[in-house]
Amino acid sequence: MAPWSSSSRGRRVCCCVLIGLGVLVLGAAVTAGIRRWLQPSGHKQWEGAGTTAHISEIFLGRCFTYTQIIHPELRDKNCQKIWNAFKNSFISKDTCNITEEDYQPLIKLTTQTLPCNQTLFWSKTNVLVHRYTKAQKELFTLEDTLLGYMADDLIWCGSSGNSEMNYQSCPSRMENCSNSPVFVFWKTVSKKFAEAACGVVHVMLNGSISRAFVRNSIFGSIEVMNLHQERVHSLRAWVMHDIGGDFSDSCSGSSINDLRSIMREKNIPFTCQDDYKPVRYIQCVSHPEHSSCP
Ligand code: N1C
Repeated sequence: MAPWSSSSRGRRVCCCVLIGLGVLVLGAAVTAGIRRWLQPSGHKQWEGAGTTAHISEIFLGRCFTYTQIIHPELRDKNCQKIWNAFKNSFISKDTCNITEEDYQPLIKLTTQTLPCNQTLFWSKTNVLVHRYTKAQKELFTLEDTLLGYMADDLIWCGSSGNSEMNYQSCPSRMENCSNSPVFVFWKTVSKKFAEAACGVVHVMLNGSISRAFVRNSIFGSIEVMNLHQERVHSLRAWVMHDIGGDFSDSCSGSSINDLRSIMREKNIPFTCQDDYKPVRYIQCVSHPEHSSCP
């Protein structure tokens, strides 16, 4: 056999081996990419925690507790129907494109009359505000309404073309997915809650962080903007400071001035009080020895 033909066969074998290797490497890379993108369940992989385990049992249990025990006047609400409407608002839908409209059937099924002078908003005071509303029943937050009560602290999401919830992961707030089911839910129900507010309304803010009021919070961007001047007589803010914590902002700080000027523009009288006593007493329960406690 001519020497050139043996060397060309060698080259051909070499080429085939290289191409084969290339195909293998490419195949492995594509498979790994798809695996990273899709979870075994067929959902996309997000950075945040997945749908709360046993969400249907928790949601339904809370619905029955609220409508049968806490507010028996709502005993005719159909919890199974409410759960189905909740699920249908995000199941099989693009998880970054959920809209206010998606939640309208759920909102219709959960309408509730909210008495005037009893609305309490909050921002960055989630734990304290609910310790307070548990201790006195005059004021209530969104979590004290049926919708807020059922959804409080839950996580949920799905994917388009998939009829299951994604229990592995859901979009976190850091990801480029601001119209996620959880975020759109809170924006939608907070808007409704603010639109319904009437008489004297309250807000509990946190004076131990750098700015007690920020315009891009749900309180600052949704609730304040949806207060109706003809229904709301005044807004009373309480700026609370953690016991032993920083006194970094207060009623005389610039962030509260910002809120004051928004309320002036809306023509709604505004007052502000640092460390409102009844809430201070709640804080004192865990710090009875502190000098600021009675
Ligand atoms: O962005 P925020 O506070 O100012 O939102 C709080 C404000 C309250 O007055 C509530 O009426 O908006 C309403 N609200 C809730 O009730 C609620 N429960 C749980 C808004 N968000 C709520 N969450 C979750 O906390 C939700 O995931 C949302 O993104 C955070 C906002 O809390 P925040 O920044 O302290």
